[in-house]
Amino acid sequence: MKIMRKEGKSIGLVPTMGYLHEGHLSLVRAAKKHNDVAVMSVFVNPLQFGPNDDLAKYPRDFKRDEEKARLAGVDVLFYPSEKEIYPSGYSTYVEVKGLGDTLCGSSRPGHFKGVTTIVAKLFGIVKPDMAYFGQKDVQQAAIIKKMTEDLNMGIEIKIMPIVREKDGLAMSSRNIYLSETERKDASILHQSLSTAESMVNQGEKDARKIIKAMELLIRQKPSVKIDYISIVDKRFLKEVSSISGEVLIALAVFIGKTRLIDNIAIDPAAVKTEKSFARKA
Ligand code: PAJ
Repeated sequence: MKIMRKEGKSIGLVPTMGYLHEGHLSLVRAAKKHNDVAVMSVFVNPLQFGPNDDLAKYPRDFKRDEEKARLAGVDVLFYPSEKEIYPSGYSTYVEVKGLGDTLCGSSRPGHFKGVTTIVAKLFGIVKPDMAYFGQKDVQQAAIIKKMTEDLNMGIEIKIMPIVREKDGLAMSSRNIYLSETERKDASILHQSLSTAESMVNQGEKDARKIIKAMELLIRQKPSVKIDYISIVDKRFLKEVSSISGEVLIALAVFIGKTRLIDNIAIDPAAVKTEKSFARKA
């Protein structure tokens, strides 16, 4: 990597925990497009898993990942061991205050501290020009962006759209945990977000009403238990009661033991503009 940097080649980094799917590969394609070299890291980071999380059973298949990464055009695959990343006596942690207080931060204490610590380390090891993250983990992406700015890391953070299955379910390494029925039920997540989006497009501003409608829909699937449904402003990720500016509608659910998240970004101003265009036409 040092040689590549010396040669003046730009480096795009895609951090992952492996068990690659099209969501991960879309990040690789973007990294390839914008940079001379695409680096992918695969590391299941124990620091971001809580005691009741799925660290032990998190899907791992390096051979499969290596093949997928190669086909997608990854130039360097970084696959460190836990000992290399956290040798005994390891004692430095990175934490972004504020942005992690809501959404997944409330239900997974310590999770984002684990994420920022590993990402800061990966940035230090790879020294990329740009790094790629998915909108699917929208709070994670916002926190990493803030860390990069606050610590003057000089790395451009790119946030890429959510890649979905045909029925709208956001791709996730955890989707393989789902049984056949659970997998079918999981499409309700995207359906509920689409319902919320249409309500906003039709002028609904009351966050509580939107959340209620989403809850009613999701409760039709008894296998799906809501962890949270929340409407937050896009910048500070603080809950809003009335929708005026750009918001994120985000949710987390348990389907059986599997925790899934999804979200949608909505800008009511953009909707209004489209409507006024329609009226003029
Ligand atoms: P992981 O869940 O493997 O995801 C790696 C990257 O892929 C993240 O930026 C995530 O947002 C993105 N991603 C996952 N599913 C996606 C989808 N359906 N569409 C688009 N992008 C998607 O997120 C992590 O790993 C870890 O927390 C990590 C950042 C690697 C730190 O350990």
